Amino acid sequence: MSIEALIFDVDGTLADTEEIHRQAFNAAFQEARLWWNWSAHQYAGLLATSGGKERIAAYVDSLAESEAARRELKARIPALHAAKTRIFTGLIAGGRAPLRPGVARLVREAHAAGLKLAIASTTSPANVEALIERSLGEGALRWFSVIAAGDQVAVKKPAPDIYHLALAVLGLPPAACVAFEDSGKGLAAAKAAGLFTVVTPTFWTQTDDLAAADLLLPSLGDPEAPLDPGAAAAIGAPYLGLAELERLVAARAAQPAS
Ligand code: XBP
Ligand code: MG
Repeated sequence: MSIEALIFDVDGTLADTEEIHRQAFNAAFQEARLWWNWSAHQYAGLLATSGGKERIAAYVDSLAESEAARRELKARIPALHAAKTRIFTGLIAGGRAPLRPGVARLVREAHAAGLKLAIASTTSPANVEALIERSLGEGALRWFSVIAAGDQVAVKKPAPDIYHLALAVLGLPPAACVAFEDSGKGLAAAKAAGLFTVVTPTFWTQTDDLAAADLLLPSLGDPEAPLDPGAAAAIGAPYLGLAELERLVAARAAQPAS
């Protein structure tokens, strides 16, 4: 096996979580007695900004407020975001975000095969821990060699920094790893880090520029949720397993550099 590690993004990739994030942001705003209430349409636009704290700051900048009022609102962001994370992790612990098809299967297959596992996410570490523990079980956090997330890097996706951090801790070159993403920003970050990247978009990222994906699938698929005929033909199987991944990565590596 030439693949030594799988590196997963979280929001949108492990689970379709952005609707839960949106609800948590709005609940935190109400708790703070702010009249803000982000609609799904509004949130889709706000997702252009990586990071929840940065997203709130971008929203404040869009408000018709004085500079002084903006400064005062921005000073409240750390507390607002801490409340949002508390609410989000509570919703996740309540089972509000099941893993997407194939994620648990592929993670378990890779763990059993002795591959290293990593996370490379813009989201806050607490969110990652809550999702993995709830969906893969208490011990599953220990399967991951590194959970690179949130403010552990100064510059978030589409910058490659979070992937560079994951690769450094893994102690592996990009050629030995595969990245899994859902969005244009995440794809750009993984490709800038030199990684073969599988992209499984969601409602929130379906209109992103995903042309650079090495493999674009509606999901990873499962025996009980097989891929559509077109996607299955692309990988030569009804769902993506390590064998298919190994074959596709090797085929890509054998192609002359474009
Ligand atoms: C997605 C993000 C995050 C979440 C919100 O992260 O951009 O900001 O939307 O989480 P990824 P926080 O797809 O890289 O997992 O509020 O904790 O940032
Ligand atoms: Mg994502």
